[in-house]
Amino acid sequence: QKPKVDGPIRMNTYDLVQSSTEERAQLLRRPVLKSDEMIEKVKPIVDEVRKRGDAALIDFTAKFDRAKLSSTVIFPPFAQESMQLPDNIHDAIDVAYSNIHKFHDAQNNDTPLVVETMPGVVCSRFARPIARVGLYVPGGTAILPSTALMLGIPAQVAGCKEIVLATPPRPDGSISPEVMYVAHLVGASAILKAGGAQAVAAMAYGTETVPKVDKIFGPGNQWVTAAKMLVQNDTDALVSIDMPAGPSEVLVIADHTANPAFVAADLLSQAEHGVDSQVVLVAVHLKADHLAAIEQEVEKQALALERVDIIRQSIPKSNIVKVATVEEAIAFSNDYAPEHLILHLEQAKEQVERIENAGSVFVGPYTPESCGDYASGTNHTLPTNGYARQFSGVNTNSFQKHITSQEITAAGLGKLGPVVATLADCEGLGAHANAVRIRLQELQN
Ligand code: HSO
Ligand code: ZN
Repeated sequence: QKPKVDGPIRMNTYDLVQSSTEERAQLLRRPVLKSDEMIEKVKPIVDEVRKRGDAALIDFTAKFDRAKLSSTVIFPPFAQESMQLPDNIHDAIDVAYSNIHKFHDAQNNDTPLVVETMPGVVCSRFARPIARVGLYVPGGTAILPSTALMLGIPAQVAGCKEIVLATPPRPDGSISPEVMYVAHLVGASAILKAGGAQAVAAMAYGTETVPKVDKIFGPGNQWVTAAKMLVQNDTDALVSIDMPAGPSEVLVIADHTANPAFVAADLLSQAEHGVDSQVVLVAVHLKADHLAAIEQEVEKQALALERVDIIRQSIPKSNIVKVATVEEAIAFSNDYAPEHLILHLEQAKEQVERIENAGSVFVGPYTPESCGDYASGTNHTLPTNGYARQFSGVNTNSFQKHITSQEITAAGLGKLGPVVATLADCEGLGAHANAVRIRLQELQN
């Protein structure tokens, strides 16, 4: 149920020191994502696009985005008028592009790895781009040219040949000039004017005009996420996805040195994303008046924000967790595995080596998450829902696959062959053993 329109904007406070194991587990939990139910709901949409192609896309876009389209795809060169921007926005996008490009280009280790494991046995590994990729840029309550940068730049750096950018059109059928400009910068080969499950289906199977892709990236609402999971499991689609996605999250650790206004601003920058945003403050041995100052700042700053209505729903669902030491704070954070972790600590930098699970870490008072969201260089497409335990954020390698190769000399086979023949015999695979022995015999003659 919705909170009162003018009710207090307050987080819930818990003391970890006094919590039972069960309460601690509860604090680490995320809202349950009903993925099975959602997959059932998106299935008819996905099937329809697969069957009727562009005609279905046009129908769904009229229904869900209230846009009447005559065609669903735009190909480059994109019209100059479609990407006209005020100078300040244009220049800001250029700086962000440059920083993100620098950081992702440095990740592009395209020198092959070569290792001689035994004399005459040379193993190597080299990267190749995934040829065709689909980038989902959400529409909805905010336009997100930053997401277009975060997905498009690593695709461009990796050398993907087909870059399809999908985003829901505005009611007049157009795409925002910000997203159009980014599509141009990253060298998108097609823009699909569609959102939701229908856009995912179109990229997974292809339509008359939408190119089929090999991997689909990007955040989205439950419909988009469910559709990505569905097509990933369909061997006919032969498509993979970046990672499972859930609502965006931040965990802030603050000690006695933390500036209450900075901490509050960081919490709110996550809380404004959506009503289901996950916001956690871990307070390290904070005096009561210090914590109260943070809470007052949250309320004061929230009231001045345009998206206060979203915050009114996300903040009352979010938690303050009181702990006694930095060690406890880091242990809690490692168990929570947040998408974003912000360290408002006296010795923030020294703590980084203790971080085991997080999508991206923001170190010290002058490193707001916003910088990573937009323009410092790191990627903002990060694992949520605790998946930071086993997933990395999107990076240049996400757009590549690695191929291994080997070359063995006659002398190398002389050494390695008997080992392989023995192992093949032990598995009862005679043909495998023969492939080695036939050669060893030839070498003896
Ligand atoms: N914090 C979001 C990314 C974003 N923020 C886009 C602003 N625009 C999820 O990492
Ligand atoms: Zn953000």
